[in-house]
Amino acid sequence: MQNTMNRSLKDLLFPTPLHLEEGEGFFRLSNSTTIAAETLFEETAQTASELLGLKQGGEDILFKVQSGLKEEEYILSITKEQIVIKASTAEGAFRGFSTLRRLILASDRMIPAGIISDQPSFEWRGFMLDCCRHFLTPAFIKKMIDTASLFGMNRFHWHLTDDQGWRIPIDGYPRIESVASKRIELNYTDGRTHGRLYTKEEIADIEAFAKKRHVIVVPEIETPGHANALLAAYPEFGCTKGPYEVQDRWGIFDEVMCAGNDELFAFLEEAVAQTAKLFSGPYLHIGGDEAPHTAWKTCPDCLKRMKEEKLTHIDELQGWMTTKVAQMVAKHGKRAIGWDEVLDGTENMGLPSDLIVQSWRGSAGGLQAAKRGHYVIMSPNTDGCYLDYKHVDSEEEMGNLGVSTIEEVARFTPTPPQMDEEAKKFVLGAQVNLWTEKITTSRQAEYMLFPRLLVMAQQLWYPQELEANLAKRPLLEDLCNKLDLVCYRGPSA
Ligand code: TNX
Repeated sequence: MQNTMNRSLKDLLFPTPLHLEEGEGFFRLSNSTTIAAETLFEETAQTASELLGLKQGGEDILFKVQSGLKEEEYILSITKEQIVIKASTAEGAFRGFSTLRRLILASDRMIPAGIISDQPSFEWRGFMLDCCRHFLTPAFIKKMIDTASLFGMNRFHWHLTDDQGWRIPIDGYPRIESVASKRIELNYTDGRTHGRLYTKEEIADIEAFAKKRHVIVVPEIETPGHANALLAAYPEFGCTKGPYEVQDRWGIFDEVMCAGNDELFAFLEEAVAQTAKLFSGPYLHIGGDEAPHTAWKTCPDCLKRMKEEKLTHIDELQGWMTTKVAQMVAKHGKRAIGWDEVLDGTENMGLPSDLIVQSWRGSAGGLQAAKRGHYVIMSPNTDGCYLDYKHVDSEEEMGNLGVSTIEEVARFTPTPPQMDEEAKKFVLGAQVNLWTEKITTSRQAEYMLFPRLLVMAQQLWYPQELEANLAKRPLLEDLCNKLDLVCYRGPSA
């Protein structure tokens, strides 16, 4: 991307904005370029000056209030002399600034003049990192939040508990740290111990870092399945009372939380309360996926619970539990999100109406949830949202289970054609997910995430045709270089 003189805004921008008008000439950014803001945007200007390494004082780059714009909407005007970002909220101002920051990177500081007026198509533009199967460092998590926000994303779903490790401290339950956070490799290698908790300081630091970038962190505490790490620490929370292990194999396990155990619910109350306190965002994910009901069928406590609650089918026990945990979440002023299995077996019982459903087993769960009046986050593993899947179907490629080609991502839309207009109103947006069974380092994680995460950012901001997205691959590779991100550069098909 050397010859910036010939380049237009259109060539340099990804995600492509809603409206764009090319101007005459360039704004040359230098170390003496200054930043200023009207009062409402002082914090945004502070963040901007930190991220660009520029001083505040003069008005070379100016943040101005313009009422009447939507929450995330902005107008970015660039002339030879000045850059003005107009918005009506700090969030809008930050989105406008992010576009400018991408332009500065892409243009090597020679920013073509023009006017961009822009706003996102979808409210939920997310990515998930599984920090359980392999621990991802706070530094890497922050790098991903920064990158995602730079491309207009606004949700970080933090998968914090699973069979292979529990990563969030819960006061009053010391074995969470001494047992549940540590995985001993029994099956695969040399008995090495992996994993640890994130400390409260690290969590607070990540939360503040994300907040500055207008990214909402969505912590996930898995219930009732994917719970071996918890059960290893507290076997009394399981139906058979153990012994259990923090798993070092991948898959779906019959050992789940005991739905008949009141001590478990006391723990969940604590876990939800403490987690809710650590994060400022309005959501808490309660899991719900891949929870076999095998152990429940022969567990006297679970059967007793069914009787007490007048449940007729074992699957309803999960629905009952979803409702109970969602109510705990609501008590702390937050909304619960569950993977699409939370719908299974609940046709005759209903679920809390404000429960958000995340559709991952294709789009069917999303369609069903929307029909039942639940808000929906789409992350179908069938359509490019699973970034743990290989880039292409090759034995040489890194990845797990399936294939998510860049074309699938570039074609993705959160509202598939089979969804009717009424159901579409319930779709908040979508999310890419990075599960880490096969990913042991952050560099490997980057290889799986890029450029697919960036293409998803485009589809959630302003969906484009496949060809338009693929044509921008050289720009994306250039941006990844500049951001020191490992990026898949292989063939498109
Ligand atoms: C299914 S998606 C899972 C994860 C695995 C993933 C692998 C979901 C809610 N559960 O536990 O890591 O497949 O792609």
